[in-house]
Amino acid sequence: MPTYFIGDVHGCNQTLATLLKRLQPKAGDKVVFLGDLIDRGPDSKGVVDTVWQLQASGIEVVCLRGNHEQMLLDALDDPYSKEHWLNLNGGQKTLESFGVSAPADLPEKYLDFFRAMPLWYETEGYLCVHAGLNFHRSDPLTDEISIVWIRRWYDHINYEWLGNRILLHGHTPMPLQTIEHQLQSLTQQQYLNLDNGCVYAPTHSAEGYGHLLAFQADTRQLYIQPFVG
Ligand SMILES: [Mn+2]
Repeated sequence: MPTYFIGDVHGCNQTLATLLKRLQPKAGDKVVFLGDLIDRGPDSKGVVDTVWQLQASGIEVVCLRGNHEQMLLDALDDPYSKEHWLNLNGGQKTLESFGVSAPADLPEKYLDFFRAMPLWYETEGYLCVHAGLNFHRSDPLTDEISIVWIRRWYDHINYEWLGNRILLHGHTPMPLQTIEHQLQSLTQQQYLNLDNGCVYAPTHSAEGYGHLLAFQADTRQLYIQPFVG
């Protein structure tokens, strides 16, 4: 029963659908999304619908909360958060994909889905978060803001706390070459970023960005799907 982990999708539903055709997950398999399903890309609603189709076909799906899902939820009650999300973080694209003009008009079924997203998930020796962990805390899992927002934390990893687990995360797009190097060093360094900035393919392909990544737990195979759109 394979487990697949998938990095930041950011509304790239055609790319996700193409990747899933390659992976061909079956009933009983598991797919873990590392957060930021939405924003910036063309079809955030479609991404959630694709996730629900996976669930309906008997696949166990886990969708972690990213800072973009958090911003959407914050935008519901706070005008400042709303402006920040819509104008600076691609929230406008998400509203357009739903055909609505305000966060409060998003269908309740989708809002409930975003509200229910867990911050972290552990399976088969992998600890999954969206952004990373604040290792200045004795228990890094208690810093929930860092879990969805933190950057540049590799130098602070507490390997005693981490044990044999491997940390999987997204949030900070890195060039493919860097990610492949992390994969080669996985046993020693125990972290892997699955965000290659798929949504930035149209502008940043030349710098090594622009793929949606999946990683299989037991085979440690990395699947590299170029942006489709
Ligand atoms: Mn993020």
